[in-house]
Amino acid sequence: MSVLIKGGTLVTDTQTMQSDLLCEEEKIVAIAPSLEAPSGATVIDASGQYVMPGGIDPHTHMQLPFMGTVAIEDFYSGTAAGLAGGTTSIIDFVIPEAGTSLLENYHTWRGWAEKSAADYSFHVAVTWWDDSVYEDMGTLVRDHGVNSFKHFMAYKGAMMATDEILVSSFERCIELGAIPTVHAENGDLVYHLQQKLVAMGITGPEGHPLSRPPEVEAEAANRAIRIAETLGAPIYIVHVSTREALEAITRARTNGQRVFGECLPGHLLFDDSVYLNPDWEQAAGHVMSPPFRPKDNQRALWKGLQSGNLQTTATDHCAFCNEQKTMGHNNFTLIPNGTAGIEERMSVMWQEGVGTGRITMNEFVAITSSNAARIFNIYPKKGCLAVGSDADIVVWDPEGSRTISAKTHHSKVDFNIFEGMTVKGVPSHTLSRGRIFYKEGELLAEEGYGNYIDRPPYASYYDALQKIAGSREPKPIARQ
Ligand code: DUC
Ligand code: ZN
Ligand code: ZN
Repeated sequence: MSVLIKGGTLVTDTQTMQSDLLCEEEKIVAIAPSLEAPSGATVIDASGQYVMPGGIDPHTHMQLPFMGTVAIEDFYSGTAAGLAGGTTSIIDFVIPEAGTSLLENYHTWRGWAEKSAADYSFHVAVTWWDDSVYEDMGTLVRDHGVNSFKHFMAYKGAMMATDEILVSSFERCIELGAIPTVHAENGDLVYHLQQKLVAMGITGPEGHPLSRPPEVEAEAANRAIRIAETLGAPIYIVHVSTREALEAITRARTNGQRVFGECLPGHLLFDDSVYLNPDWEQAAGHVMSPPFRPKDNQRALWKGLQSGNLQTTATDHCAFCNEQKTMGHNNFTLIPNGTAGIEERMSVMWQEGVGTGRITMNEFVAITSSNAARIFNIYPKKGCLAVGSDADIVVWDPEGSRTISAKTHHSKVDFNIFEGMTVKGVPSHTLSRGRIFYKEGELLAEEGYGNYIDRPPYASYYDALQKIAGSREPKPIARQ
């Protein structure tokens, strides 16, 4: 099957050029100013439109068992919604319950993800530690295409990683050429503040941001960065939401440390007044962690993206219906944490980033796709428009618009934090490995089409870090 995209402007993270682009057998096979359509090819007229790498969302939680319930979005509905919004790959999370095998959990999540409509990969969370975790991390890197491990510094009594776990796991990541990632919030402080607030009678959603103030994130981000610095590990901080955490990242990067930061459209747009909405459903619908922040933080995060100190945008897509949120009706600490956004990320970032002049189109491609591909070592297979790259492409109509609503979005969830927002800049076509799955408002997603994305370890980091650490004999990773 061939698809010729004709007459568009190709936009990558480094280039903008007028060109046609031909896809065959899942790959991009030609890029040139004027290409003839092979016989039988589907031709997309992209005149007046931009042709960009499909979005990569490096942070999603499809059907995550969490806080006594399960996120409503499954791997099919979530990736299909992503395709409708121009996102063609996700990196989700395997989150083993403490004491259970990383490898077995990985296989469980792989089974769930078989229904994906778009390509997917997994970070694996390290929620506890013993020799089997050490061994499983090696097996996951060597044999299963995992090159990143997640550490929740929050969620005490559930998946929280103590400093001891962080140290052991970061050290193991270095040995393996994998990158540690962290959810940076001090779980002990959160727990303490939650108990205190509930005892004071503050039980509504307004208690949520009070229990997780910016200092809680700043402390954890600084601690994780310093642990990584001491050991010589790279580190990726998910959903950076505060000026203080960004400052910690910026400081470390200025010192030459390999620290990467991710942010979410919600944190760029909304402030913590959402939790004061007298409509409980509205306020609870915004409960996610870290919470939306006081006003100044949004400006700081945009500056982080502009300066390159934040490199990626993700969604933390973790969708709970209104009914699930009512689990915390009398106690905000029991409201399942999570918001959706996989379908909206690209349009919201285009409108609020490119549309306002905050970022260029090339920076848009970098922060929605190419940087994630580079950091997680799948570039130029993904995140790139080049001959030989996977034909994961979004044809972007800068004049098209839509008004976001839970009534019309493709996600299963009945709430949308961007409800009522009209975005200018929408996909006209989304292609995953050369096939069109979204076409001018029509979603054509196919259950099970998505492939698992193997992510090899970072040989170059490994070598560099061995030099820094100096104490170990380099042990190259043999991939089978
Ligand atoms: N934050 C959320 O809001 N949901 C899932 C996990 C997380 O860290
Ligand atoms: Zn998180
Ligand atoms: Zn998350």
